[in-house]
Amino acid sequence: MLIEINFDGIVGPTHNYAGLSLGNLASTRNFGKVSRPRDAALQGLAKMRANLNLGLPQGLFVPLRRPNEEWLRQLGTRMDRAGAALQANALSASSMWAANAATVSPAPDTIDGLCHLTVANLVTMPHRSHEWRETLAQLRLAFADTAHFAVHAPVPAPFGDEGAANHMRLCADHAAPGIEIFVYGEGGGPFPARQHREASEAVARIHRLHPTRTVFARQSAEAIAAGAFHNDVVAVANERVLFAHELAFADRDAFYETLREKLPGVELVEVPASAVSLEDAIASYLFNAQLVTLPSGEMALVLPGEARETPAVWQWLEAHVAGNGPIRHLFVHDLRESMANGGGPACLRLRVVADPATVDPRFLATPAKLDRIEALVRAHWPEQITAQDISSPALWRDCLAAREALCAELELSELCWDQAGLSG
Ligand code: SUG
Repeated sequence: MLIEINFDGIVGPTHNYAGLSLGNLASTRNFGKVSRPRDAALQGLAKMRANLNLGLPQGLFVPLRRPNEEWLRQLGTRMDRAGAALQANALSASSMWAANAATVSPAPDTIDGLCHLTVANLVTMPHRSHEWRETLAQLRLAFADTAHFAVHAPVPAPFGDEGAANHMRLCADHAAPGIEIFVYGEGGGPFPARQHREASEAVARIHRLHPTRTVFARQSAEAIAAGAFHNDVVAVANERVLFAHELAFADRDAFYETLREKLPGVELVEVPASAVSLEDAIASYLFNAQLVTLPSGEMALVLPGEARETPAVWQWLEAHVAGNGPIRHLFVHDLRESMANGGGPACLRLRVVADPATVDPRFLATPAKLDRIEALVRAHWPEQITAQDISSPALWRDCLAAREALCAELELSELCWDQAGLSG
């Protein structure tokens, strides 16, 4: 049976605040602060556990190997010789934001009946541009069953692709054919537009989508300028519901009209700027919630604590739930460590509609497996990382060893590497 599985990126041991993401206001604001990798990973695991307890299938991805010495080697250097900026770029734990791992088109949407995944190239940001090789290797393991999945290498540079963070799907239910929406940005503002239309169009072709059920929509320049570096910071879709800020899309009226035409029964839940400003929406990550369908059939939002702490946002949500809107429940989680780098509940997960029996079980979560991961994180993840620690060979070594221990615990020997080559 085809169901939605949320694969969360386990937060890696190198999680830190090096301020690497221009246009991501949280990343810039928290530059230089002391990070808490252990807490970060435990916060993410707690969200996974809570979703599992709600009856939602849960998957996981392991952090990538960091520092990425192979990338530095390609740049003609190594960790102990690189400058501080390259060191930070090689060390980033940014693969935790699994929404940027790939774009996923479930089998009911594609002409060949396969579930297609294209790994995102993430070329706009240096620290993210070297994620794709290891992500590809991991997705090819998790979705190795070629009778059901096709996993593609990224579209080539210079066309920037940021994966599912700029992709939405509307459908009667997850197993039914859907409308796939690709949201791209255009340059010209103070911050880079990370998703290029050419990349979205390429992904739609590679995934063999029906052109009549594929929509390309432009993200509003205002949203990018306000810090919505990905569309999933201002909009989220689930089944027949699109939940979006009034200022999310460039040509909103035409876009909504197209959706009504293509999916009669679509429910557009729009939050007006007069109720919640773009600034409050972005600071609270209201739209970076996971919009999920519970086993009861009711929809719920899985939100970060910041949404409850932002009065206009919480008032809007409470009024919606008290009224007759499609969102019936709110679940709030403390994801402060990831949030401080601009990653909310929805950034931390990649949605895949599939039969769990066709997925490599090592990537599926159970309460017992989450217990084991939690114990390992408590034993091996650094408690904190300061700006100075980024240049510490001892930290690099400890982080590599911590990740190796996790891969061994999950019996993912294919993702382990020999540590002998670490310099410094
Ligand atoms: O790409 N932050 C990530 C956050 C990604 C959020 N994902 C989604 N919205 N789906 C980014 O900007 C900060 C890293 C640093 O500064 O070290 C960072 O990469």
